[in-house]
Amino acid sequence: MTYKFSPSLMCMDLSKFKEQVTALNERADFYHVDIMDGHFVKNITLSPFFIEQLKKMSTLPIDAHLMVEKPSDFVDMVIDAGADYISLHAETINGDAFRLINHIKDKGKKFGVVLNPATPIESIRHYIHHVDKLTIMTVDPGFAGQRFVTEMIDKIKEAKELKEKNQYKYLITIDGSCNERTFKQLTDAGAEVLIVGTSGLFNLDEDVSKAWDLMMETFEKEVNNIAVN
Ligand code: S6P
Ligand code: MG
Repeated sequence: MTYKFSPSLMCMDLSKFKEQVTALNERADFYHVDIMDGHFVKNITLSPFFIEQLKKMSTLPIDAHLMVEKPSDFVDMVIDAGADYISLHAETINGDAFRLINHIKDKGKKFGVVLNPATPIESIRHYIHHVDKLTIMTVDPGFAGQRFVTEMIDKIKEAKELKEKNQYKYLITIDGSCNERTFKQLTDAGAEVLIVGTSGLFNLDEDVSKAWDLMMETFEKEVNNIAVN
């Protein structure tokens, strides 16, 4: 099994934007861009403008994680800025889920759905077959550096079982506290894409290339039982 890594850029050092993006372009599989409106969660981080700047420097797929009360206000903005995956919170799209899915697909983009820790998979049952990327939050959304919600391991297993049983296409993606303490449990449960932020990547070293090597070293040791010298 090859796992994919998606750095969460709200955790990067913005004073080293060019240097960090150049290094990550060679290493990462996706970029994860958190966009908040200060209402759905009490924080504000990155933006469509940020995606636009990133797009100028990278060809990696960009996943826009919209933590906003009204996704329909922002979907076109992030698409026009260059996002490839549009990940919306299930808690915010009950009134217009199918309209949004059709719109995103008509624009040639991938549809992602994100579940808060307290939101069950059952809540997306009627459109789960349209989902390209299923992100399971393993912290409550809004902030970096929070404690891992261990109850989510069962939800990841459920997502994997459902995927296998029904041949769903979604990538099982994990957001929140993906790091050396959790890599093994997450991948054992069925995680396929790991969003790495402060604890998994950026806090490991000021030089993001070194941080990446350190992260991969622990990952190989924990997950694949391979010691890297
Ligand atoms: C949280 C956000 C996440 C964080 C990530 C940070 O609202 O959606 O993408 O950026 O969880 O990583 P860490 O290791 O600090 O939890
Ligand atoms: Mg996120």
